[in-house]
Amino acid sequence: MRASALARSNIALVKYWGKRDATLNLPAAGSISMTLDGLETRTTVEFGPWERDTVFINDEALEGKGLAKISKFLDLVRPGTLCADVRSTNSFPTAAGLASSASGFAALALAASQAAGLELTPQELSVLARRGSGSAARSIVGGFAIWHEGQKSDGTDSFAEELAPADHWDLRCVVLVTRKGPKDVPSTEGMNHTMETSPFYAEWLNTVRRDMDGAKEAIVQKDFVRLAEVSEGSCLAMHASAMAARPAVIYWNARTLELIHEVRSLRAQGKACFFTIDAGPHVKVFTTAEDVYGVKAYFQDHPSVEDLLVAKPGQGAELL
Ligand code: 2P0
Repeated sequence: MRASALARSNIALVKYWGKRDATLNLPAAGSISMTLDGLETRTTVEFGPWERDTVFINDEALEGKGLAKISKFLDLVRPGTLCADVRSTNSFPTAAGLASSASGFAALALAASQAAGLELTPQELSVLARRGSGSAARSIVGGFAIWHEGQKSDGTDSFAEELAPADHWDLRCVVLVTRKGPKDVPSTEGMNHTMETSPFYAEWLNTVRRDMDGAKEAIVQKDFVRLAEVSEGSCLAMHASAMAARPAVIYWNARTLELIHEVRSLRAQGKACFFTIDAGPHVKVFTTAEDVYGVKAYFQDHPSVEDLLVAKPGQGAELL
């Protein structure tokens, strides 16, 4: 009744922004991501005859809404009326502004299902992780992951699978932290609000359907220039749809925009690089193994960068 698992964070190259079913976390369209080595969550789950679930994240007890969300998720696998003791740690600094919900729910899905004695297939595991957080469906998979939109109303065909393994393409993701500080609009809230009020939401969805094919081909063929074009386009279309929501959802700060221009100018100087931005102000720069030192050196002491992390493609979720 006890198991431990490890899962890694991921960054989307074609973004997920909007749900067709909020209860099942069914996405309005597919998405594509790279799993990140070194940005890990390790989680141990034990079920026992206790009165309530207890959850510790980085040694801090979770209460209120956060705890209720985990308990509701555990209900999907809980044996009978047993309660769970959950201990989870993140290897990456929370101040880095990297989403921990993807690695967190992927590790929790694997550890909890195993502790409950369930033997899930990788697809079932991805479906389960998705129920915790949409992007967690992709962290079950290593390397380059494609999360299928799916058609069924029960969500059984909306899972992520491997498009290419971690060793297929030695890309690097350089995370530029622009500021430590107040929380952004949570992505669940930001995407729901965009979907409900943005006049550009329908057009955003059209870009995803086109970009899925482009990114898939670019990854399979290791075509960096094409991936840069598709991925920056997907990121900017997602943010444009959010900015057009009423009231606007603006995740960028002045440094975000400055770093976008820096990446474009580095690229014009011949470095292989492109940017992507999620539901926060930080800029993630994808580059190649050849150019990563140059990119890192350029941004290391940049006045708009508070912290910098570099990640390679990582493996999928694993039992410990
Ligand atoms: C992504 N993001 O594709 C997009 C781009 C943020 C911006 O997936 O509501 O935390 O739990 O399904 O997974 C963040 O969304 O949202 C996310 P829920 P989640 O990476």
